[in-house]
Amino acid sequence: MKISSLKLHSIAIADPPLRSSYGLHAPWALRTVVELDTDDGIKGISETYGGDGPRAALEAMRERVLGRDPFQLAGLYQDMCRESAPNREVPGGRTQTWLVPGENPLDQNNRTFAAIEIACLDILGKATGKPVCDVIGGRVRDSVPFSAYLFYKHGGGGGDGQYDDKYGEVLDPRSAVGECRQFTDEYGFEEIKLKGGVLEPQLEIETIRQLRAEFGPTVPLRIDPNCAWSVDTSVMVGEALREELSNDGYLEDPCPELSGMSEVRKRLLAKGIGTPQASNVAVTQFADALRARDLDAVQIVLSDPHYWGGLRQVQYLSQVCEVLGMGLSMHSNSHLGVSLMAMTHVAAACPNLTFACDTHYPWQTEKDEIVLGGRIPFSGGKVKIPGAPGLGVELDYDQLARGRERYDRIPFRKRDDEAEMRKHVDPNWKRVLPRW
Ligand code: GKR
Ligand code: MG
Repeated sequence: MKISSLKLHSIAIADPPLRSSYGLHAPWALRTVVELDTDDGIKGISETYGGDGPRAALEAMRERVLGRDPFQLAGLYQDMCRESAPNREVPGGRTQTWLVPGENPLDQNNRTFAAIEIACLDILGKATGKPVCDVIGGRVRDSVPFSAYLFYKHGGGGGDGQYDDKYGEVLDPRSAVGECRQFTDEYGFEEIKLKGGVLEPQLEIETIRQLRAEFGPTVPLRIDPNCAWSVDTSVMVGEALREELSNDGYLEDPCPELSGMSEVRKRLLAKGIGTPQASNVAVTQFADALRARDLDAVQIVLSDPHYWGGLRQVQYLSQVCEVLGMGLSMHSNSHLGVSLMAMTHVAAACPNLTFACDTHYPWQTEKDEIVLGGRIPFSGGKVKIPGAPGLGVELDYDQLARGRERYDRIPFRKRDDEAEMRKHVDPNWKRVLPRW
């Protein structure tokens, strides 16, 4: 079997005005949909980062991909990622604090390979009549838990103004609890993640306390300010929330750098507070996991097939974390159903997935979904592995065409949360990490 064609579709999907320490989400999120065809008529699909950069990186690999056997993934990885140097140091350290997660230039080849690998695995599933999770070694769970991924936000549904805003403005603790209630009612999530680094730390502490009061002590809570806090502030928050984050919760990337997180850990432990720390900012490659373990900076690694280099690399990461005594969770960025299914398949095939995965899926809408049959259903906060072979979803070409038209109409080709913040909220806003 040989890969005979590679098609790329750049699309735009409505995204509400969500806030993080990086700034403000633009009205549209960008994605690239990849289609691979084989000479015996099987099609595989995947979804990855959008805009000009990721597309050009995929284009640049076209000749290495065409003519390959989709079963020979180790060789393809070697070929596409050989220039990546997983142990290379970069000035200022390896942390990608200054970047939006998923945009580290060091991970570019892994991101590009991931988009190809996932489409190849979809092909292998269809060729063998098996769901992808069973092609990559077999599932250890039939459905995968996701967390309610809460964001502070401005009013509005994003896009061209024609998209509903079910949640309204969420810029204080009370409305964040309301947003969470809507999420749990609609999706049944049983773990909660708050994207922090937006309001004064005291208000974010108060938000977590109100979430705890509303949802009770058995629902795990995590807060992720994306490095918005100094070491001192991280320790202060860790202390204030010792109770609320204690039951399978965690502090995610409270401050920049592994050295900072290591210091926070030391100081919290000295106070008898064992709240674990998770990261998708300071740990983005295997070598980082070792350093994180040696410094006791991170106890839970957030995987993400989109930038860790595909589903099999995430399985290796899962194994490495187990050996290092670390937990595993999953990071996300704005995405549609094809990505959700790739995340679900790999999470089903990682034995030591110790926390519900993140997903931005609730922030996107039916109107923009590109999979046939519409939105992927959640039940009890979980996504079930479908019976169909491969990823278990097919493209809706009319919807895909609409996504392409939207992309052609909009003026930007790269996510820039800082610029959006200056345009819509504060003309003088700058990303400052840590801010508090
Ligand atoms: O969507 O604004 C966002 C998030 O902040 C995202 O960019 C991060 O990658 O979800 C993320 C995280 O957990 O750090
Ligand atoms: Mg994070």
